[in-house]
Amino acid sequence: MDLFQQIQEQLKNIPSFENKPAVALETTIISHGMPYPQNVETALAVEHEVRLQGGIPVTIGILNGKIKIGMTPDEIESFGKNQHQIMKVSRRDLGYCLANKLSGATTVAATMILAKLANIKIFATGGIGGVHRNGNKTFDISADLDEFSKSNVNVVCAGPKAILDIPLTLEYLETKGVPIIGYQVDRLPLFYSRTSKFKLQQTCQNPEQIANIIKANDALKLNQASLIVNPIPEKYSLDVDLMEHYISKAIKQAEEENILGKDITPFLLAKIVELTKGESLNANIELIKNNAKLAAQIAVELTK
Ligand code: PSU
Ligand code: MN
Repeated sequence: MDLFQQIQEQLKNIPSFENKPAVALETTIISHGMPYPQNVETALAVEHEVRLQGGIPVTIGILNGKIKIGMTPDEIESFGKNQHQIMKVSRRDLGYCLANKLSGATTVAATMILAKLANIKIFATGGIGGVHRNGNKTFDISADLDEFSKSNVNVVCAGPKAILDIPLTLEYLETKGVPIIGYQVDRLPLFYSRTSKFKLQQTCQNPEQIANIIKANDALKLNQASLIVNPIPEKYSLDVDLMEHYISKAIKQAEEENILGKDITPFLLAKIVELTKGESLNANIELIKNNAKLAAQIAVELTK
């Protein structure tokens, strides 16, 4: 069997979660978003949150060239522990990772592509990628943003990551026709912080209303994702201005060290953990658990 046939064989064996309350979970956050052992603890806690709501957690990644739709706790542990040997895989990296039989942690974009193959409709993450600051000069725009208009897998997040250029990210999403639905808020949550000055156009009060928007978009065959923005719980929310201070510091350091491309986001997240003495890591852990809970509630609604 040549590689083309091998991959086709893999695809045939992917389970279908059609009409099941499955929640896709990504692995970049494990291998490139948090330090060990908190990354593994969080990934397992997030799966637990999904189960508590009656959902089915499906952690997605690539293990030695094999697409894994539903990783075992041991596999999650190995992705967290050996994080430096695991490739960060976005849309453009999928073919390379499979062809070279590498292990890859999938980003939001790549996880959406694989989740779609398993007919999963909902995906929980921390914060999405977006247009980086200075993006008008560097052209650094996360592939996550384009994926929302390509793959019909709805993403629950705590907003775009605060390290980004928020107005440019919002404009980009608007151009691509991606709905941003605030969960019980009318201002954009900013990842580490519960609120911001950016007003949202769409707000929902409960998971059922969100499921209805998804159903309406599906009925129209828009074939694209909605972005559900769920604010970090009040008690873990960090001060926007204080975070801005740390973010600027981290970005300055990234410039000095000439960090580019896919290394920027992991570098900034790690630097901010250091600067906040772990406070941002704690916030990141709590917000993703909170997102998993809402994603599972929406997934359950969608099966009704
Ligand atoms: N959410 C987090 N931490 C992360 C990510 C999301 O709380 O590390 C990851 C996601 O996989 C997302 C990626 O797709 O960061 C964005 O990377 P980039 O900016 O290089 O596209
Ligand atoms: Mn980038």
